[in-house]
Amino acid sequence: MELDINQIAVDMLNAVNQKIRNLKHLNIAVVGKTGVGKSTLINSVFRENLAETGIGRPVTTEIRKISKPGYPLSIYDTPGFELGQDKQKQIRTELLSEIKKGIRSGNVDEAVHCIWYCVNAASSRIEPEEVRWLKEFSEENRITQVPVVVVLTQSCFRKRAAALKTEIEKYNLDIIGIVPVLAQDVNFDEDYTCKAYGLETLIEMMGDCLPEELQDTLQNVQIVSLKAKKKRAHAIVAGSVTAAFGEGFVPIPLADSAMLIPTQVAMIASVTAVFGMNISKSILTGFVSSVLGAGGATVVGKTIAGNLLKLVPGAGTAVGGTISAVTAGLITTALGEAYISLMSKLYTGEISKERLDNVTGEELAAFLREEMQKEKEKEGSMAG
Ligand SMILES: Nc1nc2c(ncn2[C@@H]2O[C@H](COP(=O)(O)OP(=O)(O)O)[C@@H](O)[C@H]2O)c(=O)[nH]1
Ligand SMILES: [Mg+2]
Repeated sequence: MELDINQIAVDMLNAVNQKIRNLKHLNIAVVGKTGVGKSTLINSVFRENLAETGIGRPVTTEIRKISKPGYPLSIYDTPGFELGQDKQKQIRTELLSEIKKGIRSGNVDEAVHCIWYCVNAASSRIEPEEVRWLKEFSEENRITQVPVVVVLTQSCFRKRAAALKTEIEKYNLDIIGIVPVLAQDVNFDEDYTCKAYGLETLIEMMGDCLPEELQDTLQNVQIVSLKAKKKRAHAIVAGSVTAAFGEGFVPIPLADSAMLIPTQVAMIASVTAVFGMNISKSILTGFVSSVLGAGGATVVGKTIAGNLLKLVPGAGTAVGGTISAVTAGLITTALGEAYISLMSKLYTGEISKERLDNVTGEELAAFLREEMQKEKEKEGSMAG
C-alpha cells in the first residue's frame, strides 16, 4: 500500500485544528482586591494576554467573564472586592450561584473549575475579613467542591511569603494549597532583581485538581511549565499506544503498518494541542517525511515500519515480514517521543520554525534520533 506524505501531513493538520477546536473550555475565577496582581498573574501564566486583550462580559452584577474567541480559557473577574464586606458577601453569593448554574448545565464548558484567591504577600498578613470570606465560601461550597487555591502574589520577599503561608495554614481552611508566586521580575535597581517564581508550582497544583477532560486544555493555555507540557504529552503517547496496541498479540504484516497511521495522527494532534503553538503544514510535512521515510513523495507501509524502527534506540528489526503489536506500540512511542522532542525545541526556540522549514528530511530524522537517544540516556541515568 502506497501512502502520500503530503496527504498524511494534511490529515495531521486537520486533526490538529479539530483537536484544538474541540478542547474543553477551562474557567477560573480569580478573586482578590484591586492591585494585588491578578491581571499580572493571569497574563504571566497563560498565553494570549487575556486580562489585557480579552473581552469582559458581565455575568452577574459583580462578576465579569473575560474570554477571547477561539481560546479555551475564561477568567471570572470580581472587580471591587476591596470595597468592603457587603461587596465581598455579594461577590461570594454571586460566585456560588454561577458555580451552581454551571453544575446544573451539565456542561463542562460552562462550569467554574477552580478559584484562585489572591492575597498580596507584601502586606505580610491576611485580613480577618478575608479569612472569614474563605471560611464562609468553603462552607457553602461543601457540596459543589470547587477547588480553591490561595495565591500569595508579589511574593518578592520569600521569608515574608513563607511566614504568611504558615499563618494562613493555621486557619485550617478548606483549600487545596497556598502558593507564593512572583509573576514578573521586580527590578529594584540595575544590580538587584528579584526573579519571577512559583508559577510552575501553581500549574502543577492545577494539574492535580482538574479533571482528566481539562488536562489538555490546561497545558494548551499555560506558558510557564515546559515540564508539565511534556509530562502530559508523554501520557498522551502512552495512552495512544495502550489504546491501540496494548492488548493485541496478532502480528501485523509490515505492508499493513499504514493501519497504525490514524492512531498516530490523533496522537500527534493531541500533543500539538498540549504545546499550544501554531504548527504549519510545512513543519508537519518535514516531520512526516523525515520519520516515515525521506526521499520520495510516497512511502509504502514496509518503509514506514522500517524507518520508524530506526527511531527506536536498540530495537530489533521486523521478523518474517511482520511486526508484533508490541513492536507496533514501540514504533508509535518512538514517533510520539520524536514529536515531543521536536515540539519542545520549537517551544523553547532552540530551533526556530524558519530554520525547520529549510532542514532536509534526513537532517531532521538524524536530529530526532539523537534527541531520543539523549532522552533515553537521561532517563537511564535518573533511574540508575
Ligand atoms: N514586578 C511585578 N509587578 C507586579 C506583580 N504583580 C503585580 N504587579 C504590579 O502591581 C500592580 C497591580 O497589578 P495588577 O495585576 O494590575 O493587579 P489587579 O488589580 O489585581 O489586576 C501593577 O502595577 C503591576 O505591575 C509581579 O509579580 N511582579
Ligand atoms: Mg486587574
